Amino acid sequence: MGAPEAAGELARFSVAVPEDMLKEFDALIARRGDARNRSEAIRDLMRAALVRDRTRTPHEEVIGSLTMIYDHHTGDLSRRLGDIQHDYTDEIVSTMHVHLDHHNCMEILALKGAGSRIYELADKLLGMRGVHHGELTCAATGTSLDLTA
Ligand code: NI
Repeated sequence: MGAPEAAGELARFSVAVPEDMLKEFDALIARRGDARNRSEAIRDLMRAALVRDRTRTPHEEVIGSLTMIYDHHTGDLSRRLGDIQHDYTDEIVSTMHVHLDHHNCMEILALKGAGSRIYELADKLLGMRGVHHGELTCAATGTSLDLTA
């Protein structure tokens, strides 16, 4: 038997963010008006990310969509995003590219395949510098999606 789990010590770290983003974030916290502070709000975001990560099912077949928004002027980002996708042709069912404005592109990928491959692809794409916004929405194709039932 291991020792009882100790209450987590608080760790401090500093984060660099654009000033505008911080102002907006503080305004968002203030709007919620429940005496929460920045640290608490960031802890909430971290918890949500960790919970989402735990719902991954790498050993099952999954379907999902991945949305990302990026500035295509960022280095050779467009080419690198394309290169990665060409390694996952079995999993990428379809893609849609929307030129949002002079800088920004939105790309939506429909995905289907082994969870491990889908998550690997999403991590690679969403982890690239210059991808401003990205989200993978995914579900295991279990009995709940068995349309023949
Ligand atoms: Ni574009």
